[in-house]
Amino acid sequence: MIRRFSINLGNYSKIQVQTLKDELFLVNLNDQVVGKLNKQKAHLNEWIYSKDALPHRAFSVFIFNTKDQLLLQQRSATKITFPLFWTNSCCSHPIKHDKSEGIVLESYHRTHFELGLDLTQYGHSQKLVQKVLYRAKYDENWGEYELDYLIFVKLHDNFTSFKHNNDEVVDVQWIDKKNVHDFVKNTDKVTPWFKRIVQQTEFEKWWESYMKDDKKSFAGNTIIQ
Ligand code: DMA
Ligand code: MN
Repeated sequence: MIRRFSINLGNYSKIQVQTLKDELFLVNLNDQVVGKLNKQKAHLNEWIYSKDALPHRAFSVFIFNTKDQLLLQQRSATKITFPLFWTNSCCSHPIKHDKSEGIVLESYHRTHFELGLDLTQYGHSQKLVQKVLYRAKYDENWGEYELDYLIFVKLHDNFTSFKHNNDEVVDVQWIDKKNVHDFVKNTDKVTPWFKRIVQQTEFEKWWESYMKDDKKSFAGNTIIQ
């Protein structure tokens, strides 16, 4: 039997639907690339919860300012998965590069696209901190199954302001470390990956060590299953 993994896309934003043709990197549970898969199929529960399912590569950028605050974004209402959910500074998938340096480059490009913030100019001491594996449903059709590279980056103090892209982001806010747990617990819509990172990893410790430039405290390539 041929499985079609089809869905009616007529009600979604054209801009977002266009991106569903992107070819993402499919990986095994050791983060080795085993092929490519289009963004649409990669995010359908029919695939994600099938017996042959494998995760795709993703990145999550965490931007910190000189006041030791983390930048959060609220996803636009037109995102196909998790619209209007609050999440970390910027998330997407590498398309061109499968090595970590290239993935960081793509994450900078995406941050510029979503937030209007140029990390090649204002960012420094960027670090691939960990990789997190997770699977989650959004609704009956859509979900996520990702191996997510967590990239931390600091802003220089010459950074002033930025203007986000309304197709991607409706709102932003800066949050202090002491408030991040309560935020995730008490906010109605928070993405499952950001929730998992805050509640089920040593995120606050990583944040603290990263801001102190404590390089030894990072496992770097560890995959958190
Ligand atoms: C996907 O983010 C990446 C993670 C870590 C969930 P996304 O849905 O914002 O992707 P895109 O912005 O490319 O649509
Ligand atoms: Mn994804």
